[in-house]
Amino acid sequence: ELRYPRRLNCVTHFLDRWIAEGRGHALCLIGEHESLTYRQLFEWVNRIANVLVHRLGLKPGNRVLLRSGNTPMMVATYLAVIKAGGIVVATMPLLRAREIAYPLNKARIRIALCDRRLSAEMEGARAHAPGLEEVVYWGGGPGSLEALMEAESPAFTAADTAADDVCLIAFTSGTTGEPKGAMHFHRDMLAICDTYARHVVRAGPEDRFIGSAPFAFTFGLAIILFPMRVGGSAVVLEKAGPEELAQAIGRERATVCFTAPTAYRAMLGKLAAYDLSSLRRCISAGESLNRATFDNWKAATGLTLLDGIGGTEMLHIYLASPEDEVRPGATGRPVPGYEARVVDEHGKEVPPGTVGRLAVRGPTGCRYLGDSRQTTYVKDGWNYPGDSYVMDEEGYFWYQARCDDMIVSSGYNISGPEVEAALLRHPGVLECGVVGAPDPDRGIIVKAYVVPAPGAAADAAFAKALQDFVKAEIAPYKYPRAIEFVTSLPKTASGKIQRFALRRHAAE
Ligand code: 3SK
Repeated sequence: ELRYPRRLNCVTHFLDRWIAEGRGHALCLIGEHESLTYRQLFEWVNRIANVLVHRLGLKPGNRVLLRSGNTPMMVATYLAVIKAGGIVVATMPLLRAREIAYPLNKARIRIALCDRRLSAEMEGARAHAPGLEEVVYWGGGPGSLEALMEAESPAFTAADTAADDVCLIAFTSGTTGEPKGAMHFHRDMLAICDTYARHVVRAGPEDRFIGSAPFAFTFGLAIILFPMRVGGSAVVLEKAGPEELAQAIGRERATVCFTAPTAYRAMLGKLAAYDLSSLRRCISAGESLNRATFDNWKAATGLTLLDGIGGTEMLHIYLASPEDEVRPGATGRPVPGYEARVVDEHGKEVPPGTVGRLAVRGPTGCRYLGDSRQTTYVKDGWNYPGDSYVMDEEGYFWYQARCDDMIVSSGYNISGPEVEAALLRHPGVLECGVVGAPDPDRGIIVKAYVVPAPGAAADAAFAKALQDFVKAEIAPYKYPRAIEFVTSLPKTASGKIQRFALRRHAAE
């Protein structure tokens, strides 16, 4: 069990402790334009905390909006807000003015710190957020954060916060409605390091972390908090597409990589051009990892991709397995410190081998900021992330689909993404989306929307061929009884298929 002092400011455990232990000279952050030792970061953080308290009037519990890509200054402002007793509300760099205004108003934010390169949307957001009083930009010039820092002391005593004080409000992406603000405590920031990172990643001070997730997405916290918990270092990349990531791994000799399966797939195609020999741990999360990516990565690099599932509400990863316990194709087992089970629609645990809803609990969990959707996510002390899973006899959890993407047809639970994966193995299918569609005889049937590959005929004969193909690939009862050919699929800005739009279309 994790035990933390009742009074706790988590930044002292990530930063101040290394100074006190005489390790301030160790490299902490490797940025694209500057690198910082622990002592240098400590002094940046202290100066910014002084600016927040003395120049901007921050009081303990005040929320501060941060807007930046992944840079050393983003890390410094993040830690400074928390060290000063404030609450970080970090936003994705690509958000537009109205999207920035939502957390500003919802979290009643008075102060914002922002990279000057993102000033246009920040200024636009001001018009929609009357409570926002102070916006300080960094990026140089008079009145900039750097100028204010110059005038402040490099010493600052951490605010005397409680372990259960909120230090972060992470807003969800809002793909299923208005974004929700998930609140996390000081102790949660340590807990993700002392559970998942300690037992699964197993990193030490010699490790150098790298990754592509923005720090505003809690997945990205792994890149900075995990190494800082053990005195290691982090490569901080502002632009971290697969090419930049692979290049930086080689240049900086990174040892631990956190990114999504799509990035591993993209890097696979370019391995000859890059030196990834420094890597010893590769973590895959953010979307489900398919078996082919796992196998191909292993064959090409000799490294095991460590799959995992986490969430903004839970702060980080709660199902995963360490390298020596990985079961290819399974997400993993509950991270030590967490419990997980698969339940039916009444919340009753189902036997191994049965599809149901994942329920999880542990040291971190969902606490939404003023949102009635809290009672949908948390019931009887269990969190319901919205994924359907099967647990096997050995306690490994096998991902099926998002609960919304599970199709219950003729008494069978059928995973839409599994049928999609089968269809995509046919060379005549370019893209597809599979959902449940109402049917007068059968209640719900499996329906596939298919974008044919160039040269494939969108006709009844091809539809029949696809149905037969799926029956031969996976259990025949999963085959799509209806197939509609389309020229494109509805997608989110980040390229994910909007199955809810297909479901709506299928119900019309
Ligand atoms: O699995 C995810 O998408 C996730 C979300 C937040 C934090 C960590 C992870 C892996």
